[in-house]
Amino acid sequence: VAATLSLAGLAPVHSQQAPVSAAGIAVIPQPVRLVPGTGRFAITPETKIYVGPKNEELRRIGQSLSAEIGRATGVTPPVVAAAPGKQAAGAIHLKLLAAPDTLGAEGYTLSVQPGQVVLAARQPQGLYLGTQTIRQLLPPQRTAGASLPAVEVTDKPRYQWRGMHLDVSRHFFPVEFVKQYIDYLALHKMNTFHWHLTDDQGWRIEIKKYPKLTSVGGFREGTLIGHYGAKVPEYDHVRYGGFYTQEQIKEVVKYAQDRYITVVPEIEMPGHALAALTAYPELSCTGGPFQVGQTWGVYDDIFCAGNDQTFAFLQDVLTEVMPLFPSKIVHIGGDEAPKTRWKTCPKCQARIKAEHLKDEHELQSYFVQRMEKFVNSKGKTIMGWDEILEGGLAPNAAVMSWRGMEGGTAAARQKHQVVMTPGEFVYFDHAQGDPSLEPLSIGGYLPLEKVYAFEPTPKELTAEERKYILGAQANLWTEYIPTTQQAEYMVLPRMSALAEVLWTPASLKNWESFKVRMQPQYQRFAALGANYAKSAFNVRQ
Ligand code: TNX
Repeated sequence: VAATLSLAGLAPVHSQQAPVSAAGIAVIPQPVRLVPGTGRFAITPETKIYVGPKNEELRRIGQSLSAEIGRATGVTPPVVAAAPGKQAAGAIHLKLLAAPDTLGAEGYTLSVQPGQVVLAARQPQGLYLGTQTIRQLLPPQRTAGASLPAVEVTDKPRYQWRGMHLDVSRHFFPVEFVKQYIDYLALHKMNTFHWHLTDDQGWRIEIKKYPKLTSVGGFREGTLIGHYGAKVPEYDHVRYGGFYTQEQIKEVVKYAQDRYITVVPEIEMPGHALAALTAYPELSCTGGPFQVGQTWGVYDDIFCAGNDQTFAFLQDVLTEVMPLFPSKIVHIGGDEAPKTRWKTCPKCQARIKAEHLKDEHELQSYFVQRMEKFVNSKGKTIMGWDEILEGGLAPNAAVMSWRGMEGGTAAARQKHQVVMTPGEFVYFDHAQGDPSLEPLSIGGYLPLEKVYAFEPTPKELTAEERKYILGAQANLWTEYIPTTQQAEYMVLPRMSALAEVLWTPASLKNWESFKVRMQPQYQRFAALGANYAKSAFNVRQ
């Protein structure tokens, strides 16, 4: 076996910039080291997948691999427990490596030879990620008598946060689609799903103590007025909305967990709160009444920082939210909170005086820090959009940098963890091709090649500061995305480019190679029934 089980001192193999090997190997994201071999491993009715005995987790991973092989070949290999030390020929082996090495939790090695396949990792997560590579060695569309090309792979990710966000407030997407979205993440070896659950235009998570959040805040009159004009008239003047029950949330979290994806919930505060204020106007500065947002944009009415009820309410909400999500990180929003109401609210002004704050920005900082204390007391960490830097960063907060990379750079210098989501490179709500040919979108221009060129780590940071850059993610804001088909269109194929940005060593990134390797990926999307954008570059329709 030529595969090296360690990445220590291993320089990335540059020859792999060759687009697709003679055997047609085209893996996305490009692995750290990939050496094509000779011959092929045939999938036959006799093929079995061996996993360690009494290991339910490995069995589950084996079963998901078996299903993928079944989809591609029509043959679904049985998953059987292997006796320790025994290695049957003509089989696929999933093995946990006992010895310490440098693969980390997500790394894996894969050896495909004509006689057998061995997938090995330190952790089950690494094995799962390795099965995604095997999946891409299979034909993208169902092919009888298919086989795997011989190859040796040693692989691990560049960044630990490889994420995709989904805004389910501006438009609501059913559980089935959220699972589908998670499937796309899994295919791309992404490991974080940022679920934007609340905003002005809809509150989407059941909170038992405050039922009106969803019964009132989960619905609005018509879809976002002014967006579609006459294009989607059936959306206007109808009650529009929806929400997830806590049982459904658990179901999605479990689904993601089985795919080694962490679901990070976002509960927006103090801004983007109009849906919540419509349900409970006493949490505002003016007392309302309000209407769940029907247009996009930023609203002046936000949670009142002068009102102790606000904090009690948000703590109650998080008390129900946190146990639903195993994620250590809870996203509390913090973006685009106009200070208009706080400026004229006597209680807010009294709070500014009492707490010796300079202005409303420091009042927001006070707000976030107060919530942080509560979240920390439950053993969790807060993350916020880069506005939480203004007025002083909460002591343990992680920062999501969206207004460029500056906020993230500043936060890393203050030794805070950072996830980069700069609009210029990873706002997947922006148009991806010639705007005159693309469907209506919020605007912008973010072609595939630009996503591919994204570099999440700012060059100006020192080696020490760079450690705080956890990774990056793309955001899918859905003001202009009313349907699941449209959501797929906006994320595919750009998610493939992002996956390579986040997984593959920078020295191996190669746009020409990527374009060629994308051809089977498009066929894979088609086989999955995904409405991917064909405008990204020339794809045969
Ligand atoms: C800004 S990015 C927002 C969202 C919008 C988005 C539209 C961020 C933290 N806030 O509320 O949906 O722009 O691109």
